[in-house]
Amino acid sequence: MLTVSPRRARRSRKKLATHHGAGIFERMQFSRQDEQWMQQALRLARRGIGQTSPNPAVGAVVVRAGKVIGQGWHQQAGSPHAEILALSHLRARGATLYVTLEPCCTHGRTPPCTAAIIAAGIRRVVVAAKDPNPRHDGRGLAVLRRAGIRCDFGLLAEEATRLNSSFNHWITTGQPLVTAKLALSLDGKFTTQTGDSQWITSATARREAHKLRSCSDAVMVGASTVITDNPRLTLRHGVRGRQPWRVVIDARGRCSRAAHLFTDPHRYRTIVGTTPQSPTTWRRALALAGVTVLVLPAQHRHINLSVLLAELGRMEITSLLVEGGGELHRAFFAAGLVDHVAFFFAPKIIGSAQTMQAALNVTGHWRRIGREEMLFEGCIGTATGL
Ligand code: AOF
Ligand code: ZN
Repeated sequence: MLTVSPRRARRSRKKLATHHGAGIFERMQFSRQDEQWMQQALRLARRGIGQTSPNPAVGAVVVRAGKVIGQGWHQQAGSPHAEILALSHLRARGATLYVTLEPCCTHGRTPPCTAAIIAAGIRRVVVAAKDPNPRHDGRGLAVLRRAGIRCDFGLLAEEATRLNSSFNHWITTGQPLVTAKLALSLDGKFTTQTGDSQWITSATARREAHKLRSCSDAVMVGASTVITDNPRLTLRHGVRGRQPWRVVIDARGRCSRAAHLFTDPHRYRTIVGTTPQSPTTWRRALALAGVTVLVLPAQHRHINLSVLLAELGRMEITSLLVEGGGELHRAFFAAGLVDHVAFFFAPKIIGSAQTMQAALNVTGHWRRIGREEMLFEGCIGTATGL
């Protein structure tokens, strides 16, 4: 059983201070055409999803006299922002800029977009979502308004905000957004008594799970999973994208140094969270192999997960997919550190079966009942192995 801590614990995750200029984010009325251009900017922004971390995915469209004269989307941290690409090689005087995120006004890896927008002679800026980055958060809009540019805020704000849930969480808390991924049988078990958990869901479900991986900056497993399954945590099943960081929690140094995660070509993308209780020789060997070893304070023989999350946040990891096993999930839920869940249900009943082959198969379907609940109805088949 998972023990979920009171909400108070969740709230105690520190929010960094944010600045809100009074009235800056007041919502406006928009025309159908405004909405159409912002939809286009959102479509552009979506092209960057999974590529821009630790930056947000952003899209921009420049419109004059009812025609698109420029467009762009943020492709990668360190490369130009969406507005800069949309405005490049353009005579944009008097035009309107539609952008899915409040334009930035500070020097980061790149110069401020507000300066480029002002220099281009843009007359009106329509913004979907605010930038919760405390360096911006209303300041971008204030700078543009001070320069005499009309700024209209809040068009399709929910869609635009949802697009960057990991970035929004990370930039305000300093910690990655945590998604717990669980593959469960219908009777809510994620393993048989012998720990046989690998093939609980179908090939389609595995592909979906790999898609989740491809949108995460990091994926995490516990030491027991490494010992029993020796996983690779790479992107497979036809899913492509950036290889996420692979994080192993191993307080006492129980994992073999020969595990795939420490020896394969992606070992430079492996992080081990451990404590002073693990053997120094083990830690040193992993570090020599190219693995990032984080020695963290122990809490009742376990790793302090909040400290680990803050450390991952410092490494610019904005999203973390916790893949299990059960012990790790329990620890995350108990500490109130889970933000999102992805539950995959296999049409099987494990009961007290010793192996997955001995689990009962069920043929049936899900039905939504009421607003929140789901009902699964089906016929019991035979166990696969019988
Ligand atoms: C925009 N347009 O396309 C993006 C923005 O280090 P930098 O210079 O890339 O700045 C990163 C910050 O800029 C990031 O934390 C977020 O606040 C904002 N991202 N802003 O106007 C964009 N990607
Ligand atoms: Zn910018």
